[in-house]
Amino acid sequence: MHCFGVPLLLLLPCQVVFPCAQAQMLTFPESSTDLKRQKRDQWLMSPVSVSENEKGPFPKTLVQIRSSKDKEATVFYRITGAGADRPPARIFVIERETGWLKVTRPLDREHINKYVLLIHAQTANGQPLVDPMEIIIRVKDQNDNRPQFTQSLFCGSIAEGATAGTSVMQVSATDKDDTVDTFHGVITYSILSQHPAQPHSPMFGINNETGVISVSTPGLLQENPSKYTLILGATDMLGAGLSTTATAIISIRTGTPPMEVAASEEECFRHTILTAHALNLLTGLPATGLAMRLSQLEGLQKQWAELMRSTTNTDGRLDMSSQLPRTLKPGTYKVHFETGEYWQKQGYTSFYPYVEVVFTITKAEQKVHIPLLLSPYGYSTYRGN
Ligand SMILES: *[C@@H]1O[C@H](CO)[C@@H](O)[C@H](O)[C@H]1NC(C)=O
Ligand SMILES: [Ca+2]
Ligand SMILES: [Ca+2]
Repeated sequence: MHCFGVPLLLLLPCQVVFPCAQAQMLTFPESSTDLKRQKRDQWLMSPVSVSENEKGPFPKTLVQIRSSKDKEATVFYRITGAGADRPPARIFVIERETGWLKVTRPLDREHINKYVLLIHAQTANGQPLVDPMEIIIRVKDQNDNRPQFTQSLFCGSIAEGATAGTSVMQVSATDKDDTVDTFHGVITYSILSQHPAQPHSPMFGINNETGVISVSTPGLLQENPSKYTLILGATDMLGAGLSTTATAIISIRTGTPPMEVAASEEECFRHTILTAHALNLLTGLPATGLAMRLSQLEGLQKQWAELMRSTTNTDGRLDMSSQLPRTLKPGTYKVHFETGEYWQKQGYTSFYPYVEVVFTITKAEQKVHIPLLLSPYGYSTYRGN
């Protein structure tokens, strides 16, 4: 009944509005009376929502917007705003004559979670028939991101004899999904295993919300192991969703702390993450299938000793850590990229038969990234992150 005497009508298929009873009409009232103003507010509180990662075919119909002026004249519809006529342009389009609003591709809530568009109803020659109407399109979250620990290895230490409840360290993980309306991005921490299991297991507990690890059982005595390795879990959906793991090494400080702490740092250092990424500047695309080898400067003679060989994947990336010997000591390293061969395969002659990036690893670094920007006539690299 509230559909009469108003200049714009919205016909909404069931799946895009709430409350969801059956296909319904929401009014877009004139702004001239208080009563109608109120209705306009009602409309503004019921935004259209579209789930992210929707499967095609596209364009996909969302809602039909109609003006009651269409009884008096032919009405043409137009949408403006970021997502329509401004970047990222043409994510939403409207059928000029019918008023059907459509989405043209899958959305990513983690990129843009809301679009605010203006809908215009106008005559054939562009004269506005009514005030433009604001429409808010919310992107509904899906749990499409796994939690990620901020580090793959966490190192901590605690004095022997520490009492139950003493906190050791805090670990943390992030999840890009929504934490406000859903549990898709809400992380629950856990300890999955403890090594060694002596003298008790578990010796440590983790606060499932904050990630603070603390001593749960007293008994960190001198004759006990000097170091514990914990496998940690971070899981979304209150512990029932996607999960990921990381390692924590906790060393027990005895009367001679320097040695024990040093041993722990050495252990932590073994997990240095070493990655590379190559970009083809001619195409702006990842350089795929670029052969490389990693060497380390060794010994008194200062000779290069090869540690591994591989090629970049389809993203132009390479994770060298997975293929490396356990210990990656501080020192001088070299990545040799077979750029000449790469360009030859692409049908170019390169001025540089190969490119070598020499870098140092110091004790403090846990992540080392080597980016390489390539063209047949030049290259550059920088300290990545
Ligand atoms: C987190 O820990 C609290 C206190 O021990 C417990 O009540 C709660 O059920 C735990 N939450 C999950 C998701 O495991
Ligand atoms: Ca998501
Ligand atoms: Ca998630």
